[in-house]
Amino acid sequence: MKLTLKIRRIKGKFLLSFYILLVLPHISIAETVLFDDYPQNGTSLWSTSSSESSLTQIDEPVADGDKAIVMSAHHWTQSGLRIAQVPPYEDTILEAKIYRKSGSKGTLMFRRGENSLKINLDDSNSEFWTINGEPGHNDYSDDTWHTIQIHLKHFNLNEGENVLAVGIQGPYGTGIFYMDSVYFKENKSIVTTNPPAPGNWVLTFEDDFNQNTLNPDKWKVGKQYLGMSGIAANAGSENISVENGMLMFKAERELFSQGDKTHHYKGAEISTFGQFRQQYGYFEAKIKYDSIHGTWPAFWLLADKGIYGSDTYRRQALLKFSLDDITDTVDSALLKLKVSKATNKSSVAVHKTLSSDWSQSTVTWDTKPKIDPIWFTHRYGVSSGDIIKVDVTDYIQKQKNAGSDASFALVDNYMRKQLLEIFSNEAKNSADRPVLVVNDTNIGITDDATVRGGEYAKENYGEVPILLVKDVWGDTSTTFGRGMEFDIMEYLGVWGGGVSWAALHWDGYGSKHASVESDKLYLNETEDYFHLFGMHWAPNYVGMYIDGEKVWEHESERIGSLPSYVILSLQVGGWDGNTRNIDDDFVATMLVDYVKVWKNQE
Ligand SMILES: [Ca+2]
Ligand SMILES: [Ca+2]
Ligand SMILES: [Ca+2]
Repeated sequence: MKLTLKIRRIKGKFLLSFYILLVLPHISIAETVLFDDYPQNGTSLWSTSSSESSLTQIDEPVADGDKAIVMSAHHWTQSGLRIAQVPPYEDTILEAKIYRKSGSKGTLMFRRGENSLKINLDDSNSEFWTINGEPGHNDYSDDTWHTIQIHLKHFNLNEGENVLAVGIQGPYGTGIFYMDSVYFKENKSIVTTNPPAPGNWVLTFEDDFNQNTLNPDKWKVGKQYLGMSGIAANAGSENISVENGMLMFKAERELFSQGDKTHHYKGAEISTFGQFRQQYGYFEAKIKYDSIHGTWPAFWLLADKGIYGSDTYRRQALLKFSLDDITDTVDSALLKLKVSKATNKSSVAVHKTLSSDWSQSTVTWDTKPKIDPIWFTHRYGVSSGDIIKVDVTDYIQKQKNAGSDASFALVDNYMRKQLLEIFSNEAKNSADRPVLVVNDTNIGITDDATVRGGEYAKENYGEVPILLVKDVWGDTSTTFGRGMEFDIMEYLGVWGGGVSWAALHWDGYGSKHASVESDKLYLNETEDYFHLFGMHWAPNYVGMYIDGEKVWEHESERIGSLPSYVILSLQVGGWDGNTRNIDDDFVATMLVDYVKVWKNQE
């Protein structure tokens, strides 16, 4: 890690602050460039049987810089980058960015040694190569860039044996791929396949964040109540995204109003609350976080008694708009909903659904489409007659381009137990009805419905003048009794780089609060700045691990025994001075490559 010292002048004072620069590609990492915008270090473009396969450089698409390689291969001929070099490091990764043109088939491959042995990259050797950090597979999306890494050591390259080429083998027909940013890199990343703690481990939860959005069967955004500590609002879609096999959190300085509260920072939090909880086991996440004063990333667990309230009182609403009549490019899109009735404790989050394949005349709780956990907006404290306005421009552009309808869900994520009523498409006064304003033109709603849980889960409420949103309050999350807060990783930017912290809290957060804490845990340098944070939780025992090494443990009869759920959060502030003197242009991120949980099968 590189330490730089900066002197900044804020509000007339000189402040001395340390910055750890975490995102510095290609600095102090052992690597050899093979292709960026042109073949380097003795490499050249390569193809077999030139009448059938071809190879050129192009301007579009490129992953980086100005040029990429275009590889065309036909009927099992091959093309790619000729390398003809012995890997320079003992443990070398051959890395490349790959883009498959839609409609193309063909196989990623490399050739090695004097005999030019061809190795196809497919399911049969998926543990030895990765795509976007996940075990190798050919089920990746077309027309977008992916990073592949080939762990050469695992392919048994002999000492002094070269890598001849990397590229594609054509299908029956013609395949067109693009390749860019090809490197030899020294492998310093941490790979574990099983918990480093003793046990007979069986995987019970895994998310590699390999989809385009957060998996609604695994996560919800925010806890069951709006109680996140710190000074940032949980800002939903503006601060959480999933791409390239990574979950990304962003914290930043920006005014954000929620109910009667105005926050000066935005952050985000997700949890497996209501989806996954477990008593004992090994909990692990691979995480990279910025070291910037003010940031407060965390990977932690809270106990859940499992009492969520009756499903019968749970209500959600669905709304759908047809985008067929929009002829122009979508420049702006605003969803407007009029509140019919609310209390000052009502809560509603506006989400998109993952499918728009439902109709108001048939939809029920049991058949409703899956809801994207990452909301557009979350409101509480609205009043009767208020208009809830939601900017949904990006989503409407995407749906329009895909030829799909737009579909939304209204949910009380926080179990506020208060009914919120919104005028529906069947409202008597047409001016009260939901509307989507695209480029200043109103688009009428085609379908809307309330769905209800429990004993009403098979009933349809499509023809109703009012849409209802309500969730029930369960007495469930607690650190009293046998509950505990397990902080596997938390970090305050004020500490400087290369540090983590572990802690256990119990008996609430008031006068009975008790805790044990690890003090600062220093991280070893890794090439990609990711670290593995793990916790071994057993009866009366907790052991914390970083990068496979046990760094702290605590034995006590008071160790929690209630099933607990997983939380990932990026907050701003925290104790120990981290809330003071935050840069005006503060932006911090936390990247999560995966979360895994195992259970010990005794
Ligand atoms: Ca390039
Ligand atoms: Ca309706
Ligand atoms: Ca991943």
